[in-house]
Amino acid sequence: MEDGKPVWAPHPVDGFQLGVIVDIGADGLTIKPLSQKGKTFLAPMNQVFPAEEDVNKHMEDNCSLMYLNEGTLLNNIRVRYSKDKIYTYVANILIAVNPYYDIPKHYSPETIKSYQGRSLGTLPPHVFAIADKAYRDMRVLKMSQSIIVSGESGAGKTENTKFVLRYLTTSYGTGQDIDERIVEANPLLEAFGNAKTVRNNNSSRFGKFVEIHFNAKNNVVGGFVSHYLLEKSRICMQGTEERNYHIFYRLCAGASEDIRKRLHLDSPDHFRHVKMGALKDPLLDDQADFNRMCAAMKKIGLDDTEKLDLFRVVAGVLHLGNIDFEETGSTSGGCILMSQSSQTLSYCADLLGLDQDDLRVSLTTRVMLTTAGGAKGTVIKVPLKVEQANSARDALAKAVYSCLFDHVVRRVNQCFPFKTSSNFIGVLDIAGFEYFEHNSFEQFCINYCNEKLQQFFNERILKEEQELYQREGLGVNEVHYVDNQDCIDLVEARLVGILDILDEENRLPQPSDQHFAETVHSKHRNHFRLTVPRKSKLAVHRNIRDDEGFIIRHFAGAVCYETTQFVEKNNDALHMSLESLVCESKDRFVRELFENSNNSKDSKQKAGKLSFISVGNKFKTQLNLLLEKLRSTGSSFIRCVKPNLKMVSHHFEGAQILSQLQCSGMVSVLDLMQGGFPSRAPFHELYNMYKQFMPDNLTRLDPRLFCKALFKALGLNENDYKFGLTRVFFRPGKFAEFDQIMKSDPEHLAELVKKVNQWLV
Ligand code: AOV
Ligand code: MG
Repeated sequence: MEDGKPVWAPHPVDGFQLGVIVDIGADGLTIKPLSQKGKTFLAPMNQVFPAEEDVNKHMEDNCSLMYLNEGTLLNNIRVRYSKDKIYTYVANILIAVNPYYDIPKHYSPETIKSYQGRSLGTLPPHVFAIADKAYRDMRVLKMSQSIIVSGESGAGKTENTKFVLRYLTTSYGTGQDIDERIVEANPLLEAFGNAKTVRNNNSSRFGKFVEIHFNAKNNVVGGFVSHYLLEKSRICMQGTEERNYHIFYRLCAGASEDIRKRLHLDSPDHFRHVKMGALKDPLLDDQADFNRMCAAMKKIGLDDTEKLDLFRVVAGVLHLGNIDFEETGSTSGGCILMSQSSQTLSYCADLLGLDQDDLRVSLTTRVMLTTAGGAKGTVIKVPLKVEQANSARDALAKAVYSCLFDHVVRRVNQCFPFKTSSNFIGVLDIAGFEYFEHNSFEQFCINYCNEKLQQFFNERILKEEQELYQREGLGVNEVHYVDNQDCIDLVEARLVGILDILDEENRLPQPSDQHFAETVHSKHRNHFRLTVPRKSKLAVHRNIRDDEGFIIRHFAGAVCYETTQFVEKNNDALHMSLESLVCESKDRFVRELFENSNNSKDSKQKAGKLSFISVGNKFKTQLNLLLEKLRSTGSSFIRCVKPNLKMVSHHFEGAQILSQLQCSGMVSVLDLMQGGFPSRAPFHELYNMYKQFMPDNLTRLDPRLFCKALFKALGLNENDYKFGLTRVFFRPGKFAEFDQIMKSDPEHLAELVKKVNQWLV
């Protein structure tokens, strides 16, 4: 950074502001903002970056900028966003800013057509370009591909995923049912797996990997959806401004009179499991959405019986939630159903095919096997307190609903079956790194997942960069990045990893969240990635005791996890009497939901008496399979960015966006490029750019020689650039210097031309 040149210095709201350095001191740089109003301020040396000369200029590929840093990246995205150019590349990675409005024709059939068969970079950056690249790579390399879409809640992952699916099926389908079904499966998945949250009115509460399969002729033959971690807590509990899964409200709003009667439906405010949150959202039309969902169900081939099966179970869950208990007042301390609840009980039992009395007993007592008195395996019934009965009821609701969701995904998969497939393109739509004021087991799992994906991202980007250098014969192999394997080990290592420690806790006769937190700390006393909340410098974490949580230093920042409920949330097992109740339902559909659920009988049997099925370890297994799959494919990355918290169009909150870019690893990509040769220009481009300044004898040379001659004549430092086979690579910022010399005053240029001529002779 030179005197008087503009720099990007940190700004609390905009992320960065333009300024000039007026003093360099021991404790940082003194910056004078270029805006009229700003006062001089002090900024840490490592947070001030050189700015481009023209800050209103923008580039389709951020790597073509002169300076690659957080400041120029944020500015490039900002300038482009203001012109409705929401997509930007950083090399092959696509950054997608959510526009929060429908940009005219942005995804039209004509636009789809225009991207077909065009290589990346020939047209403006677009999600369609990434989809087409994946397709062409699959065809040319005969290798399956994956597209990893990430970003925080509301950033546009699901929308972009749908654009990819639509693009591929319209462009490379056979025009048969299958194409439409792959697209139309989404409304059904979203009805059961999405909900309104404070961050997104249509927030996916599960992760998914959608594969589109292709035959040997590279035409679409089918699809397959895998799903991860449906958020179960939402089924019984929602924040005041949030809602339960869409389906509950849609069914209440849209069902026909006949269905309403059969399912004893009422408006949502009659049901405990939906009324604690917001009942309506002005932006959501539940009735219209119901109709849209039914149309989608029809298109993917669900008949009326199947539809009613789904609705019946949803209604069963609604009624189940309305069952209330009261103390018996007897010395045994148990509880009974409140008298008003008997009608509800009968509706619920009826809808789920259960015996009323069995349901009542299973909710108010717990069957236990005892070894007391040496009589191994004696069954005793323990009466439950009101609180315990409430949680039994909620556990049953969660189990029924999540089995129903598993069924929906299974059913969707039957809609686009395929016998054989040559290759697939998979799209991963899974929540990005999360840190809230309070972070629980869900954030722990999702951040663990993001550590794994980040490692994969690093591996791939690093490898690609190295391969490019090799292909171009640069003879450098010095691309570095920080590996996060230690953080992954901390979570998933056998026995000592946090997931295994948690499972161990779950298996204790009296598991406790406190004991779990203590064990985590005692097993990892001086781990670089793990800290005790009390010693944390962060004020918000100081009120949490060490036995109430831990802090993990993730690649994207430190997160404090509060361990209350970890034990409970890690257990997928229903207590025994409820489990056998539903497994013996008279309703075949309900029975099969449980028989086929993801928790195989095998794991249930293994769980045995302790009735523990580990959520964390199931996720770990799924995740490792997913990564194995990703590693066997070629990959592309889409980083989605949420422009503001208000969810409105044309509003760019810089600081907030900057933090997303940091969390998604984009800033470390720039660092990585910064250490290598990030600016690259094909010979012919340089030739076309500068030939007007050069004498004829030089322009007659082929572009490569032209560049060689020019560089020699300029006497550029050979450490600053390298000649590859097809292009010149520059060290960071060096292209800027080169360009400046070339465009400097005529006198200087004449001098230069003389030198070039001398060199040529
Ligand atoms: P997410 O998948 O990343 O959040 P969505 O894809 O659901 O976010 O996007 C949120 C909302 O932003 C959508 O409902 C649209 O209204 C709008 N939106 C996103 N992308 C576009 C686009 N390209 N054009 C127009 N509108 C868009 V979450 O699932 O919450 O993590 O769990
Ligand atoms: Mg989503």
